[in-house]
Amino acid sequence: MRSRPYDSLVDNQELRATSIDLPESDITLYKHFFNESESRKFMVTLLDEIQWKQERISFYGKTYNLPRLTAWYGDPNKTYRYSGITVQSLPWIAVLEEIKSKIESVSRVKFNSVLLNRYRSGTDSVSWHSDDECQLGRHPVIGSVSFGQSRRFKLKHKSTKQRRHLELINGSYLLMKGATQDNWLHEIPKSKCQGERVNLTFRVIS
Ligand SMILES: O=C(O)CCC(=O)C(=O)O
Ligand SMILES: [Mn+2]
Repeated sequence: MRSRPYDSLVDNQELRATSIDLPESDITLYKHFFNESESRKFMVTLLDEIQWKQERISFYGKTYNLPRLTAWYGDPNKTYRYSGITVQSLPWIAVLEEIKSKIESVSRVKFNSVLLNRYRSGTDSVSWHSDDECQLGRHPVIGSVSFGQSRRFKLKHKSTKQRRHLELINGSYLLMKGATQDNWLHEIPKSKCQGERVNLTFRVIS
């Protein structure tokens, strides 16, 4: 039987994009962008090959460990400043280039850097913020890939306080662009889960 192009499109999980219906934003979620076996392979390689660091932040004169491990990779000399932390890019490694090229095929953008977060368990988190540093330009494009433990990704509108949450599952790809960072904050709250999660937020920085 001849295969029909429409059927193969529907069967291809990678192409199932959901546009998240929220005002003053442009958010697309590909829930099953990477399949189970690819995701497992990427998770193992990332845990093993990434140079994970415990960064510290200062707050009212005291310093604290960031509640997760992080790493910063990118094109040469991409220095990134966020939350009072300054990081110099490490050179791309094969696993990051492979993930980057896969998401670029649906994102209409070439990313030049990636911030990785490793949530060792549910006690690791990231608090409310927007990815809106000047270095990310007028309308930041953030390509966020998740492997391992699913975690809740919360969104809160800066002025109306409207809220929404999404589950970022193993192998998902969340693309945020346009005015999203101008108008919305996001966080990964602490949770009761035990499992480990790795998140990669690909970025375009100047
Ligand atoms: O882990 C996530 O899904 C979000 C990470 C994040 O917001 C960030 O690195 O800026
Ligand atoms: Mn963020």
